Amino acid sequence: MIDAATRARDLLHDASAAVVLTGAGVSAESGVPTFRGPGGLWKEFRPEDLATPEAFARDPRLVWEWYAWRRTLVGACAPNAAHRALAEWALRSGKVTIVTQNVDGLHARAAREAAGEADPTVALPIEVHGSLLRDRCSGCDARSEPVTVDATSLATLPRCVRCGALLRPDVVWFGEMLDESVLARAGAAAATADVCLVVGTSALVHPAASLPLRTRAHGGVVIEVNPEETPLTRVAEISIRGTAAEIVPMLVGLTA
Ligand code: BJW
Ligand code: ZN
Repeated sequence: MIDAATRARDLLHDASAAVVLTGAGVSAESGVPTFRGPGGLWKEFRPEDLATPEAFARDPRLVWEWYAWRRTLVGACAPNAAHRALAEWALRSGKVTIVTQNVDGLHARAAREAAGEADPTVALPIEVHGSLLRDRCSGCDARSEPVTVDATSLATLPRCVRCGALLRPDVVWFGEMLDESVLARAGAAAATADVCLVVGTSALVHPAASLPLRTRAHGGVVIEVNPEETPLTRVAEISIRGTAAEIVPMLVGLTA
């Protein structure tokens, strides 16, 4: 009997195109809290108070306070063995598209670190929920480098240099549309991959959670890595119960 990890490794090795969908669990071992589950961010904070456009309209100071705290937290974290293994695999094979729901920038950091002097582009993730490390104007939509935020009062919040409206983090909140071209790129990668490797997502938030179904619909295979069952478990050919940093390097690290 070949075990699940060996079968998964062979499928990933033999694939001519692979897509990887990651969620908060891939960064858990870097010290970034997940959203749901024990120790998750939503245990302490209600999403509707913080991660919706209505919340920002109601109390932008509170929302910025939370995001400023998370920026500091993520700034103190580093990519783990799973981010590194995925980046190295993508650079080495040239056949991998990394799609992430995470806004923490750790896949991109791993890609740049793994590439060294070389071009990291093929290992850079498609960030479908945006980035914590970028600002966007709530008025004119212009994107900008993140500023240091003083969230002590409404008057100290950062404003757009062009139009004067409040800046906001460039992330996708509940009820907001994902960027059309970003979602189209992720969808195309999922629809043309032989294998979709899903790592560390509860698969509850759509449309990201539907991407592996695109791979399935085209006859591809779904492999899941997660310590817990998820709604994707029943569509996955192979489900491996374990953490990202212990399992992912084993699946992609030793293959050419
Ligand atoms: C480990 C581990 C370890 C732990 N190793 N694993 C279709 C059906 C139903 C609803 C909808 C639908 N289509 C759209 C909706 C509405 C909504 C939605 O999905 N709601 C559901 C919750 C019911 N979607 C939206 O609103 C989206 N917009 C949209 O569809 O626009 C069109 C539209 C417009 C208007 C009206 C309606 C539709 C936008 C969703 C944006 C999500 N934004 C957030 C916040 C981003 C900014 C920020 O970070 O602050 O994105 S919410 C949050 O959830 C964040 C995450 O990216 C996302 C997913 O969470 P993730 O990554 O799965 O994390 P967790 O914590 O849930 O799971 C962690 C997993 O890791 C667990 O499984 C653990 O077991 C595991 N784990 N340690 C490996 N070491
Ligand atoms: Zn503006």
